Amino acid sequence: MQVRRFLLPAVLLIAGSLTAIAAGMTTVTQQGRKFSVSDRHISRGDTVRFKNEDKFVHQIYVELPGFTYESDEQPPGENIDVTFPKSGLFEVRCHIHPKMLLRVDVH
Ligand SMILES: [Cu+2]
Repeated sequence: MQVRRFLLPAVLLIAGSLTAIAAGMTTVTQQGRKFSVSDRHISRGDTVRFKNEDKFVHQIYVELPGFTYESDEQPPGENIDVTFPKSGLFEVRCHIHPKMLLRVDVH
């Protein structure tokens, strides 16, 4: 009896962690006015974490029919998490540095 009472929360905790793993997280850094990669393949529902490793501000936006995203300014050292809820090819850009481009292929 005593054991069962402690077991249930533990099982729920593990189930919660598995759900978090199922929806993946991948990290892309912004450094030298560039994204660390030019392409990234992810699954629908995954999140890309953008890590600003520059000493100046960046920003993140996606502008496509069906999915748009617009972040606030992203100070040095800060992360922005963007979840991609739909399949497709998405171009991620930065308003401050128009040459920055990351293609995210969501399948
Ligand atoms: Cu930028």
